[in-house]
Amino acid sequence: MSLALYYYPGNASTLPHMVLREMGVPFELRLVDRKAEGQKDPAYLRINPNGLIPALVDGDIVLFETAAIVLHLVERFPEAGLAPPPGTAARAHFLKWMVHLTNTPQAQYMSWFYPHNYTPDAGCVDSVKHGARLRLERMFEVIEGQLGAGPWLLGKSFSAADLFLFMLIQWGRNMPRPPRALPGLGALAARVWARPAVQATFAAEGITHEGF
Ligand SMILES: N[C@@H](CCC(=O)N[C@@H](CS)C(=O)NCC(=O)O)C(=O)O
Repeated sequence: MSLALYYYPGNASTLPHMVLREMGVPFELRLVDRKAEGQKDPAYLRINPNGLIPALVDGDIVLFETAAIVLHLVERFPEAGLAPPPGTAARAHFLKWMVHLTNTPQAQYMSWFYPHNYTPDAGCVDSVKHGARLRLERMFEVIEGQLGAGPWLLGKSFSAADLFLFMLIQWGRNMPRPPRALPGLGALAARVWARPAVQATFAAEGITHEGF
């Protein structure tokens, strides 16, 4: 079965892109040209009716939602070892982090990056953005406090949740207090950034800025 990932550089698609490269499975990258509003094109809306990036096509399976795509991939290719075995305590924590990262910081970033979508009043945009900043800072402090001895989110085993957390740390690189400024998050991000598959992902997306 062929795999195709619909992506735009630096978007949420970077997570499944990193996962696919870590897994070493063959896949096709299909650019959704956001500059031309390609995510709202009728052909793309048939793949993701939300008009959002990413989407994954896996044979007959067409998926939207970043976290669902990654959860599907780790089940489809368990031998890649990007998630602990089902039924274990480690798997439960993996699921907890995947859901938390998608519905808490990832979701909150939308009001940081697109504050105008969260108020009809142009005069309130700065205040929406400020609120998003404060909430994101608090969220990353909580995650920092949850990091144990490491080196990864789940302890000794690297998982797709580390890639997810890395992407979210990286999204905040231009914030006044970037997540990497927290020592545990900064160290984890540096470890993830050092992985060849991660570097290959950023190179393939043409992202030239320095890391996170
Ligand atoms: N919950 C969705 C959110 C996806 C999302 O918001 N993607 C952004 C890029 S990071 C997007 O496509 N934005 C285009 C738009 O808002 O028109 C997911 O995780 O897949």
